[in-house]
Amino acid sequence: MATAAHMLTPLAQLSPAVADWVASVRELTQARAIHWCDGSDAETRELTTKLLREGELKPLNPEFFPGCNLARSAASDVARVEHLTYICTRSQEDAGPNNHWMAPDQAHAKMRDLFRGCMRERTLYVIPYCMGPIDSPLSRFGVEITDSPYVVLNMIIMTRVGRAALERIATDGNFVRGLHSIGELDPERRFIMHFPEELSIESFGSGYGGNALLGKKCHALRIASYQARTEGWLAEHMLIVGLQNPKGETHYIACAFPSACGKTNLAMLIPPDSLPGWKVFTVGDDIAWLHPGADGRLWAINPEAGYFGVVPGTNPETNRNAYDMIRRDTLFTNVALTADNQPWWEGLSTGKPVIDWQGRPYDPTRGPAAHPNSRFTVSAKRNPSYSPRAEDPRGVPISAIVFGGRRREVAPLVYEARDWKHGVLVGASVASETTAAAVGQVGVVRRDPMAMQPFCGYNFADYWQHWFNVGAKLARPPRIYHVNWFRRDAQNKFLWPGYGENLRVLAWMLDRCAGNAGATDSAIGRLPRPEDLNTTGLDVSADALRALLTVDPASWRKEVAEMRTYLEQYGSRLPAELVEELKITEGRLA
Ligand code: GTP
Ligand code: SPV
Ligand code: MN
Repeated sequence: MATAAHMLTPLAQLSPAVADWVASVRELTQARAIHWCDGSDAETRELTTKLLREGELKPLNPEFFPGCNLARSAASDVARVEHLTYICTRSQEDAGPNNHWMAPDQAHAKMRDLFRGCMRERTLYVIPYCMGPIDSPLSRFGVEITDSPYVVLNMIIMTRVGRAALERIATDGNFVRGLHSIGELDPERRFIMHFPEELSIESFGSGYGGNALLGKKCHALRIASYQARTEGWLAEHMLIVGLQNPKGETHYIACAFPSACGKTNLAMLIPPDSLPGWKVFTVGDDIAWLHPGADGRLWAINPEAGYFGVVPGTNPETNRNAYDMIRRDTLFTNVALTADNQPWWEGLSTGKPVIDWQGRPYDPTRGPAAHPNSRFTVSAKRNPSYSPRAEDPRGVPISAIVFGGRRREVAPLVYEARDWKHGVLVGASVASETTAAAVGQVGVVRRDPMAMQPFCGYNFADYWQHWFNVGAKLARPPRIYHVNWFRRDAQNKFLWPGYGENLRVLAWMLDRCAGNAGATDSAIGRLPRPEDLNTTGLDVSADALRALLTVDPASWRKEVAEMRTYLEQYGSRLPAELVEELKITEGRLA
């Protein structure tokens, strides 16, 4: 029967460049079969059925969680591995002190040894994908080759997979090559290598999120940040959200917080009842590509199409949108189970876990029931606050950029940079307590400039210079802020209620942008006085609010001294403008 489908060029024949690369990878890996992914619902159904049959996925209670499944990763493969992640530029200086580096030849040789014959018993999946709206000039393309059907299912949700992407690759000729194998999931044989000069990625030995879904951190941040520098734009670890005020005006902001520090939650914030008339629209929850526009403003697209979000802490009180969103057609990774086979995680006030994230009977002495970095993968279109502007090929104009960190002390609730240049220092000053999103100790403060420490594909010194250069091109630059939702009191309790209440801080920023809100100057920037924030219906004591809005000179002198020590490791490559801004702040604190 001659249907339309038969008339289409087979995927394998659309791009000779992709086909040649696939053939060479097959030769190296000895893959048993090749599957070209079209990203269709039928493909998702077939792969899901196969994984359910093989026991790699567990179906969840269909009455309460229709279309949802659970994946359990290897117990030693639950987070990003920054210590095994490398930037392989020809010159080590180009990778900078912020990255682990390996010479490209050495890295390729090491990876070739790992990949040789690794897919003998496996199918090789070819995933052509688009990062960004398919018809946007700001979008970029990639092809991931993987032997993990779990990765395929995730990539279909997280990116735009299929024929349209491959057609654009065939006409544009440009794509990022990402080669991935789960190998034996052996942490001793695991590497995530990036070759920004070759636009390629090689990842072996992990099936987890940022290590394996190569469109996300590997492509859309590490490779894209490098490309963005040569092309005059920015690839950032930022959510993008539209805020509509009671007058009906919508402004978009982009916020960079480190991993597991509140981006997804802020991106789908629900306004508190005491702030009537506000509406929130999510454009993106993790990554923003920012381009200077002809109008002198900064324009942003979200390169992703889904969310790979932190599950623990999600509940109807903290984030009703997220809670509702993940009740159907969601892939859960490493959550616990209740007796009636519903997913369970810490922070839920209902249900109780009987099976832990590793599939063992739950025993509280062995730690939390759900892994602290357990995740949901879900299409952005399932988000009740999804913004149709997420599909706009032009992106959205950005009114404010917000940096933030998780700091129990020192950093106030919010402060405003004096201008773009000062804002670059504010971004470079971000420090944050480590979280379960990466392997390693949790809760220790580390420097995380622009929330990009794990994700910048080149030398941070050059990156800050690039930020100054981009700012110089903007006739109407966004204002820049710093926030901290995570201050604690002497009893270790959060001083600020966070979540929906964060809108009060964002509303102050937008009023500042419009010239309608007051502030007081401090050594580190401008802060709202308590009366500058809308506190109607807010349950925070006057003392707590004062503590949240105070800059303690002694602790800030210490902070800025640490900042200087940190920056000095970048040596003579450090932009003079950044040193100048640092000196200004030091002078104001003296
Ligand atoms: P990645 O996906 O790793 O990049 O994380 P993210 O930045 O999107 O963080 P997410 O919104 O998933 O939040 C991480 C954790 O912080 C979750 O357990 C949230 O419940 C919690 N959290 C988010 N926002 C707030 C807040 O305003 N206050 C407090 N106290 N906790 C928050
Ligand atoms: C993060 O760690 O910042 C994440 C999850 O968003 S991952 O995909 O693993 O990078
Ligand atoms: Mn992230």
